[in-house]
Amino acid sequence: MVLNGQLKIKIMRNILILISLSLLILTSCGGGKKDGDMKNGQEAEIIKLEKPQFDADSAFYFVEKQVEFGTRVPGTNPHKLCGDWLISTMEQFADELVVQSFTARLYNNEMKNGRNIISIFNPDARSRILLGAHWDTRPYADHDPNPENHNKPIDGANDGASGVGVLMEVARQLSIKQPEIGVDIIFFDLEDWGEPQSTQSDKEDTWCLGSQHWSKNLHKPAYNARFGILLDMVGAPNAKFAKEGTSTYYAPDIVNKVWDIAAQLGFSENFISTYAPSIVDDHMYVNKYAQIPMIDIIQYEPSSRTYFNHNWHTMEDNMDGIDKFTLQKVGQVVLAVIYNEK
Ligand code: AHN
Ligand code: ZN
Repeated sequence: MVLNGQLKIKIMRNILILISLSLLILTSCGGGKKDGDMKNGQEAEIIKLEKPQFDADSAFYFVEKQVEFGTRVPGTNPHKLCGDWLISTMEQFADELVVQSFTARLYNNEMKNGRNIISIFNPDARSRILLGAHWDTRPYADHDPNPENHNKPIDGANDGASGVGVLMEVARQLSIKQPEIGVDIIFFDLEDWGEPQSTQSDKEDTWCLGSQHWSKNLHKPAYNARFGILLDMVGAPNAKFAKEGTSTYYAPDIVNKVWDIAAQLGFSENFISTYAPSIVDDHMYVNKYAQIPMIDIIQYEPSSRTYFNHNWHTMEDNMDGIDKFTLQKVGQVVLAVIYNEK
């Protein structure tokens, strides 16, 4: 078919009108959605969230390695050797490492030496995120069903080593892909030598001696962080993490930020939207004394009398209770939070 010049121009013009009309419709739809997102700048960011690299085999190895030192009771040789290994390993991942040595009084008035191990990434960044876990283990399995075990130390594979193991793998990933924000990872010592129920003196503040010391003696003058995340008992198979009371009291926005990111990654079966009772843990003192809003990702087990894992402070808290999938999910959530923070 032969078309004259004018007709050609007319057809071209109609095609152009059609194209620009459909572009207009498309952009106005997109614009509407954008408006919704703009109300919440954070939401718009999270939509682009990718699953960050986190190697659960590596995290599992870091947990196992700690347990292999033996029970990490402050003042014992395994505790010292494990601490030395944590320092030499984290030195390889971090830009800077500070060991904060301190002495603290136990509930029975005994004095104990401890070390808070602080790994620093992007030391010059003004905006920072604080991550924490405790690396000591409880000297008493005082919740063991067998009373003969009540004075024996625990492996603390979940209670202690799991949080540290996840954060070691987080550190390794940060050394591979540098975040925009600064990150400080603190391994608190002497968290778990709190007064046993049996002595019944109801002394206050007998737990979390390392975090109490750090919160009142920051490792750098005027240290501050935007927010903090504590990991405690993050290794059990099918663990549920609820919005814990101390966290929602001091840092409700951070709880929601972290749980939203967990949901974006598809982990809402673990990061449940239930509210759980308040816990005394390292994050409480960081909130109270250092005034940094810090939350606790800690297993919530409603079928247990203590609301903790059934193995809590028993001889059963060993490597058999560590699950790679749980380590994986917690690690990915922490990394996603870090890389999503500008
Ligand atoms: C109390 O039992 C008061 N706090 C528990 C904190 C803890 C111990 N986390 C691990 N072990
Ligand atoms: Zn404990």
